[in-house]
Amino acid sequence: KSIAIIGLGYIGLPTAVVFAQNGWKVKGVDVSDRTIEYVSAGRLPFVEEGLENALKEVVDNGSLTVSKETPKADIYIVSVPTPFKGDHEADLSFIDAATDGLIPQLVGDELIVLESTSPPGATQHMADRVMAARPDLSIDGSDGRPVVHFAHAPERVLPGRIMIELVSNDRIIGGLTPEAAQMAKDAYATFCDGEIHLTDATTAEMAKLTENSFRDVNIAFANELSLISDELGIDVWELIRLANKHPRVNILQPGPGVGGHCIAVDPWFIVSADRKNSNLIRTAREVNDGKPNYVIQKVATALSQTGTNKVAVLGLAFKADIDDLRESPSVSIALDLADKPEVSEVYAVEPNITELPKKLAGNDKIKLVSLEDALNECEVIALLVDHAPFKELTLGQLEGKKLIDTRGVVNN
Ligand code: SAJ
Repeated sequence: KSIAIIGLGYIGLPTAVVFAQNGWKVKGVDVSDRTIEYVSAGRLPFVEEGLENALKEVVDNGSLTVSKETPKADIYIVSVPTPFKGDHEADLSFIDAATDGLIPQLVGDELIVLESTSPPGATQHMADRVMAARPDLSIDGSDGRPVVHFAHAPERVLPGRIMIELVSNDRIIGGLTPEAAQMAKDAYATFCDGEIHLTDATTAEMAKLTENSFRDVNIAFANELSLISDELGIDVWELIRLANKHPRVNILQPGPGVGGHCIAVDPWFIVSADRKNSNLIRTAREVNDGKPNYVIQKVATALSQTGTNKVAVLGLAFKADIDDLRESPSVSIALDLADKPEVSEVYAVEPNITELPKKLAGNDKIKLVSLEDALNECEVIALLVDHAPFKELTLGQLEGKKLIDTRGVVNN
């Protein structure tokens, strides 16, 4: 049987590779020429531990092929982006375009799986679009028309551990019909060692959003405690460490804000689905989104206290020990600091990259430097990411510096 995977990004490509490793004929589809060029040559268009060799193998043995057009297949998996539009509403235009691409190929008996993180109702929306274009087909076999099955199978893998978690995590699969959910389960079970739990499509959509909102709300709690602790003159890291000694308390860590492509996005899909009842989820988003500005204020105060105008920014990635700078609070902090007239230079240290991305490189106040140079040049140091090399910083190296340690790395 064959699978077409539409959208070969951080989730679609690893998923295509594991299906191909497990006996499926996989056809990858992407709109980007660069992605097609890279993948067809067995090259990875982004960094992910353990994926490069696996990709090469399945491309070389012909079990994964790629094209720009959607070919015929028994199963279609849609894993395209769902960005924002307007006031944090989900923009379903990529899902719609992927759907339109597969509609002409349908003859009946296919399974269509939506993998993209989506607002509640998106799987039904997709099915409605297919049915509107193809009145000869049905979702449940009514009137004897051929059936097309629809399911949602959200992804929960952690960037950096995708190849492990794809196989080992439990999955939730929701169908528009129980039969659709079962068909999707049978397909994913060919590589997934975790348990696969079946439900309806809307519950599956909400489950994914709920998991990331849970984390966002808990990080917001830690971030709020960090503001309160500053106000009270106590150490938030010690506070959390001690509170976590309670057997039923497990507070997460404060930071300079929440980055990444999921946790800072998904809660808004719940908020826009029910604005009236989502006060806590919305407030958590606001607390976390307010944190970068708070850090910037602290840096500004430190600069004026030291009478200096150069600041070292340690870490640009959205979390520790990765090279992913997209949606990173540290990047927005570096850019906003560079915009301040009282700042003459921002010395950025990011051990996981060799050159600054365009957004930062275009600003001549921002320089990518070594840790050593940053420490030599600046009296004010903002530690924004808990990368391994920063954990080795000693108090001696920081003597005489004003340190804004947003991750509690030094002395903890
Ligand atoms: N962060 C904190 N304090 C913490 C933990 C995290 O400030 O105690 C920050 C990180 O620095 C980072 C952001 O939160 O900026 C998000 O990092 P993360 O490691 O919590 O999550 P992601 O975005 O890498 O991956 C999440 C995961 N979801 C959950 O843990 C519930 C992953 O399993 C999902 O598959 C992924 O989102 C996704 O694709 O939805």
